[in-house]
Amino acid sequence: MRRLIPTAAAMAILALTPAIYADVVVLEPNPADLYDLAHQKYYTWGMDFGSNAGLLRFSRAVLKFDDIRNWKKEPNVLYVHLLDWVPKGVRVHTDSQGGGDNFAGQGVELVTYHNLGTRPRDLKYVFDAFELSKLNEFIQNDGRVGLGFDPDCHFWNDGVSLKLYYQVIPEPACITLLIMGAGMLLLKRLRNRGAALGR
Ligand SMILES: [Ca+2]
Ligand SMILES: [Ca+2]
Ligand SMILES: [Ca+2]
Repeated sequence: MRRLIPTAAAMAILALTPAIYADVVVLEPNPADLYDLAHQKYYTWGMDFGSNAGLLRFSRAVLKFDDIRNWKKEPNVLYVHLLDWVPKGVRVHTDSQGGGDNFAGQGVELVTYHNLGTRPRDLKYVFDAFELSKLNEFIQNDGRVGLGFDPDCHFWNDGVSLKLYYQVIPEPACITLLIMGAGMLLLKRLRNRGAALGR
C-alpha cells in the first residue's frame, strides 16, 4: 500500500496543471485614439490589475498604433515610456510641444518614433526581455502600471492598444495546500478500500 504514495503525489501535481491559466488580453485607452495625440500635449494612460496582480506573469506585450500618420509633412517625434504608476485612465497635460521628451528619466523608455509620414500605417512595438521584466515588476508591486506618450507633432490615428499575453500562477502556499489536500484525499480513499477488502 505504501508504494502507492508517490503515485498519489504525482496525481496531485497533475491535478494542479489546470490551475496555471494562460490567456491574452487587449487593452484600449479611452478615448482609443488618445485625442489624436496632439503636439502641444502629453498623455498618460494608467491601468489597474487589481489586488491579485502578484499572481500574473506577462510573457509578451505588444503596443499597437492603428493607422497612425503625421498630420502634415514636417519633422516630428513621438516618445513612449512605460511607467510604474500613473493615475487610472487617460490624463492630458500640456507641454506646448517644446522640451523634447517630457517623460525623460521616468520609467522605461520603450520606443521613440521619428518623422512618421502622412500616409496611415500600423505600428507595432514588441517589448524586449528587459521591458517585459519591468512590466512584470511594475504590475506586481501594486497592481498599477502606465504608459506615457509625448507627441511632438500631431499624430492622427485610429486607436492605440496594448496586447498582453499572461499566465496566472498560483501562490506557493496555495500549491502546498492543494498537494497536501489531494494527497490526504487519496490516502483516505486507499485506506477505505483496504478496510472494505478487510486488509
Ligand atoms: Ca507634446
Ligand atoms: Ca515634448
Ligand atoms: Ca506599479
